[in-house]
Amino acid sequence: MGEDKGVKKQVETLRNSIRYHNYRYYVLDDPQIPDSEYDRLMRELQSLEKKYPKLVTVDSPTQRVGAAPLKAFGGVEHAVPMLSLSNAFSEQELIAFDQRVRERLGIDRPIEYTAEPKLDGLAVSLTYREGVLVQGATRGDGASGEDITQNIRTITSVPLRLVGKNMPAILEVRAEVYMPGKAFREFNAQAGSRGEKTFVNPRNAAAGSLRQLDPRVTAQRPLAIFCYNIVRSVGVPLAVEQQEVFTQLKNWGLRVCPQNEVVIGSIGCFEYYHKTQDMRDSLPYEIDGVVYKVNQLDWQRRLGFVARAPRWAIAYKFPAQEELTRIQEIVFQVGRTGALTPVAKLEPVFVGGATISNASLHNMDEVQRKDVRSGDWVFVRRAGDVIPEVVKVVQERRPAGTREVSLPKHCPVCGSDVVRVEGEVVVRCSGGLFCSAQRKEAIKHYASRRALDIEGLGNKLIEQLVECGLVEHIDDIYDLGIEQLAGLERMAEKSAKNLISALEVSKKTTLARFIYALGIRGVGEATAQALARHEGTLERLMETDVESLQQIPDVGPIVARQISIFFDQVHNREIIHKLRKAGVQWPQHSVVAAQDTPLAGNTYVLTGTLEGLTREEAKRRLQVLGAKVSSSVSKKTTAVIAGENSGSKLSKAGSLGVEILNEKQLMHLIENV
Ligand code: I6G
Repeated sequence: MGEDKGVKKQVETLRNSIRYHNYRYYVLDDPQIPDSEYDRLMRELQSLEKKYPKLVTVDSPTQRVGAAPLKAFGGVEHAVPMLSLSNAFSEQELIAFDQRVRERLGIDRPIEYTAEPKLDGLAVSLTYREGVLVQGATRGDGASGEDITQNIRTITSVPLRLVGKNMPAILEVRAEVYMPGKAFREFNAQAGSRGEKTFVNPRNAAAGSLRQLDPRVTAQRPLAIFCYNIVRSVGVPLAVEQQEVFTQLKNWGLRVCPQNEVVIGSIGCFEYYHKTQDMRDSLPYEIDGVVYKVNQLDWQRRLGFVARAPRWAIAYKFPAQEELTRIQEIVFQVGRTGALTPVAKLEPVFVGGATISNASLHNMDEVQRKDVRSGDWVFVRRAGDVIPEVVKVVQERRPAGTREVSLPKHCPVCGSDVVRVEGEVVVRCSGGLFCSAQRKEAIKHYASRRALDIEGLGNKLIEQLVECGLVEHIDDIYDLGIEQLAGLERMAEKSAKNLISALEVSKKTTLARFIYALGIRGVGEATAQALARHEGTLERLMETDVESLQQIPDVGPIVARQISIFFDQVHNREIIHKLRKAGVQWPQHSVVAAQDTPLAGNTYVLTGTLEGLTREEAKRRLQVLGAKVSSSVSKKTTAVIAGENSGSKLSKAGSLGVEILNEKQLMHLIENV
């Protein structure tokens, strides 16, 4: 017994010591001991844990790679949505951002912003409970992502247990996982020499490594992390300034980018931008711009969000890289909705970290404006994940005999007439579901990551399936059998089996994803989420009329009409019916509400004047969390939110015994559910 206690203590001391040295090395970048000494501590801990396996704990520094390979990643509903950032591409856009911020805050002096390099990596969310890492997740569609905990655990700069004092019961942080430039080059050189797959840029390398189902593979990849925000901190008050958040993160052992700074006003932002741009090539990680955030966190709260991006932050992107190449031909691609897009087929060129051979020309107006022709020399641009585009034609190098591009009269795929709807720039193939291109695109969309996320059902395979007649419409994919698939070119029996199980897995989805997957014109992810949240069930959505649809946040008259037209089509209803018969399902209203919309079932009444946000905004934020906002108080009201000068509603709440919240409590509610 005495010996056991002694060993336990020894193990704990060793672990704490290793954690402390990790902190010195990764967070402070100031190691106190040489690598050989660190390795000795690790070996000692490993040998004790081997001798006393009962003492092994999940947060031991030895336990980074343990889990068995997964069949598929599980889903994670984000407790706090993972937003994206708005972009600025010019000084004017940054000045406009700064002006908007100050106008909304009513401040006419320069204000403080935090400035940080924008890493070209993958955004993740980490959750610690009682100091122990319990979850790592990808951004996904912002509302839900993939559970990549086992892979995150393999990243040595991610602490499995936090250090320091005054730790929150739950801490959720946002971070960027990346592959350092040198490690990326070495990894590619080695993979190339073994004849294995190489990555086109560090971002793809980070993303590809985190999407491995076998954590042992991820563990071989030289990944690193920088944390940049705290979105949940239960039990410890949130910081007052963004800058303080960096200190909190560091004090708990989380690695923060050392180039973060506080700057003042747009002038300070520009100085930081140029300084960072000058440093860009010597930084040990790839960046594609800088991020500015309003430093005062209560000002961030007052500014709130627009669509899926905070109003208080912006990414100021470095200019996209451009290269010169030649257009081999201009073709027309037919999209999911029949839109014909002119595309330039290029002599392959390496730009912005990837080789490109196609560039979008967007529409005929653009082709004419830029006067792009087959055979032209052009500058092409690629920025991050944005579709490559033709920037301009080098007129001096135009070969003789080129001709202006003309719009085809017939669809290049199915031969149907091409039509231009009045008032629209785009032209469309009128073939509808007769057109195999439109059917292929609809299936690609359905299977895509943000829709039903069918692993293994890639674009090439979908094209093959439609071309050989095995699949005509979306629902046909669920009738595919192993023999049919295994008979296809380049499809082994194992891949066929994997695809069948991925199809099975895909049947369990969410209502929002399913609505998005249907590919209704104008219904992106945010709108699909709003529709799911508001209507609760597909049946209700299908019966909702155009006027009622317009009451839903995010839905304007045009989209409302598209939704209504979509569900009026017998053919679409049939496909939905067949998909559901095949087993496609999602949690019914109450379950969705519990996870996605923590305030579902609650009704609030807003009264009086709020200081930090408008009543309209407060209403929207409550609705986004699933609450109803009513204009009259009754016994069913969950709470009345009372600002300054509240009148009769406040007294009615008092007489009915309804809870009354002030603005501070409202903000606490919105931010902590
Ligand atoms: O500071 C940040 C760095 C990178 C971010 C961020 C980011 O996305 C990759 N995204 C958001 C939404 C915020 N800050 C607020």
